[in-house]
Amino acid sequence: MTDIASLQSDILAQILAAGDETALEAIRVAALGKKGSISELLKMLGAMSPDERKTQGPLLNGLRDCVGDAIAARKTQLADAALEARLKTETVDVSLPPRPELQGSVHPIAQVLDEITAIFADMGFAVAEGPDVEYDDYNFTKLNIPPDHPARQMQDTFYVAPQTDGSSHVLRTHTSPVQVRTMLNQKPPIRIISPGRTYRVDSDATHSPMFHQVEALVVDEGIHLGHLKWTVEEFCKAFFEIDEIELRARPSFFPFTEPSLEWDMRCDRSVPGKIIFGHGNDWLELGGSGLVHPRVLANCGIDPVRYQGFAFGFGLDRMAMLKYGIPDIRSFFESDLRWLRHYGFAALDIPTLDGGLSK
Ligand code: FA5
Repeated sequence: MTDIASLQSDILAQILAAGDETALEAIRVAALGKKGSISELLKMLGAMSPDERKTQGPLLNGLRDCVGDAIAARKTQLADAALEARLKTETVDVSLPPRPELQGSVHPIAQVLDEITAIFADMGFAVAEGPDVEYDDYNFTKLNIPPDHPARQMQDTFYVAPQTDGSSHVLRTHTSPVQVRTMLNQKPPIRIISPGRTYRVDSDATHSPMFHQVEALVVDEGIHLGHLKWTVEEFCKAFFEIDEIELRARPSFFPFTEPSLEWDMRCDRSVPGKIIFGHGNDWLELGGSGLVHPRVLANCGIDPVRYQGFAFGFGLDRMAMLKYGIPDIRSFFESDLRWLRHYGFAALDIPTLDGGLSK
């Protein structure tokens, strides 16, 4: 019978000397595999006399368990050592400069929209919204625009196929239908702005078939043109970040305001490609405005004797073009990444409006 003690110390010595998991596996197969030295000894137990088996059985089983435990322990040791070695060699050099990453930027229209919202939020205006596909009734009729008004002509308005319920829709031609939606759902005092997309059949360097407007509406008792003038003035000072501005009001006509005014702001365009606000001999058109027509108030269920209102609607794209020196409105919507990298804003830039509102 093989000397169990010397076989055990021989195998344990081999296990300790195994330098990697492959060597350790070879030792395991040679000892405990099907034809391994310990397995062969265990097979012999069957042929032994009962007395012999009584003494040899526990010894051989002990040998098998001791070798098995030693292999498992060495395996863990080797795995730990391998991990340790990897951690030492595979270090990350945190002092390396990062690879440049392509960063997205904020579109100038989105930037201007955020700026305008911030300014009006300071003045206590809420933001109201309406759909791009609007009822003909809200876009025109309730705003006192009769069916034969030129704004309804096919060459101005994108019409949408008639609906099954008989209602007719258009792509809204201005943000003014949000006035109607607001007044139908809310009673005075009302103080809202509504920036958004608008659509007209129009296309050249200063006209786009899809463009943006910002609408403002205030309805309360005793509202007059002075309130409108103050609001437009404060808004322009904050938006163009200048302290001194000069506004000019021109009489105009909109079916939904009476009286109606268009506002111009003094500017200097004597240097080619440049526009300076606040002084100079030129005027810059901002948009339309007026006191809400009593018929519009009545159409929306508001008593026109008790309440008055003012409203204005300015072209947001034009304002962005002027503030940030962008010459062609069509470039806003061409999705040219080089253009966006040039005119876009860093994503986390908070609008800096140094001109601010006068307190
Ligand atoms: C209106 O749309 C009125 N709803 C404004 C208004 C609101 C008046 C509230 C009174 C009370 P107008 O059609 O003038 O008005 O358009 C307003 C501004 O939208 C224009 O001054 C211009 O800046 C801009 N705009 C109009 N058409 C286009 C276009 N095709 N592309 C880009 N901007 C446009």
